[in-house]
Amino acid sequence: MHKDVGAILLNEAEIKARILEMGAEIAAEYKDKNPVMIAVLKGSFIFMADLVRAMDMPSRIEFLGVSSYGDKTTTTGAVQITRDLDCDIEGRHVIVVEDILDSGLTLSYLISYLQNRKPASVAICTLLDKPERRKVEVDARYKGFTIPDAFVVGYGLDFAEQYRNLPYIGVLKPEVYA
Ligand code: PRP
Ligand code: 7HP
Repeated sequence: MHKDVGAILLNEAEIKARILEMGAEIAAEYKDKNPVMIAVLKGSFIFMADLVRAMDMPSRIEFLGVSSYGDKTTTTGAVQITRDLDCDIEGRHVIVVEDILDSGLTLSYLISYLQNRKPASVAICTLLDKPERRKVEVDARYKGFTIPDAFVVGYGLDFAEQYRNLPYIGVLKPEVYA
């Protein structure tokens, strides 16, 4: 285990098993819809790669760059788009793929941003949900795990751009960011 991680919350096998279930569930509901899968960068890059390989169906892969945490463990509240989509989503079924739903500010901003482009539907798929931190209501259609109010890293999630490469999800020791 990395020296800055206090405890492993979800190990590789648990993450893998849950993503296989989520991929099968999405494939059952979207198999004839050729959805646009939009990964919200950077945090969701690893989840997206595993999720789409667990979905035995056609889809288009897109990336949206968004940032609001900077080098902090709480949101700045200001959501910035750092990279836009490469395609028109008008009339398309869209699935937004996130690593974590925390305050909800990022996803609530993104949903209005995407709705303005008139997609046929928009659903949220998040690997982690931290409901105790919610500031705005957001409805995620697919959720991997509900987690307690702790700052977690690994499997794409960072603190100050570090730890994204850890293969598990662990709780960052508070002394690292205090
Ligand atoms: C993280 C995460 C989500 C968002 C969730 O992104 O990837 O997009 O925060 O938090 P919220 O529900 O409180 O808005 P971050 O801004 O850290 O950028 P990153 O994905 O590049 O790490
Ligand atoms: C964003 C974020 N990034 C990493 N770890 C967490 O626990 C987080 N919550 N919101």
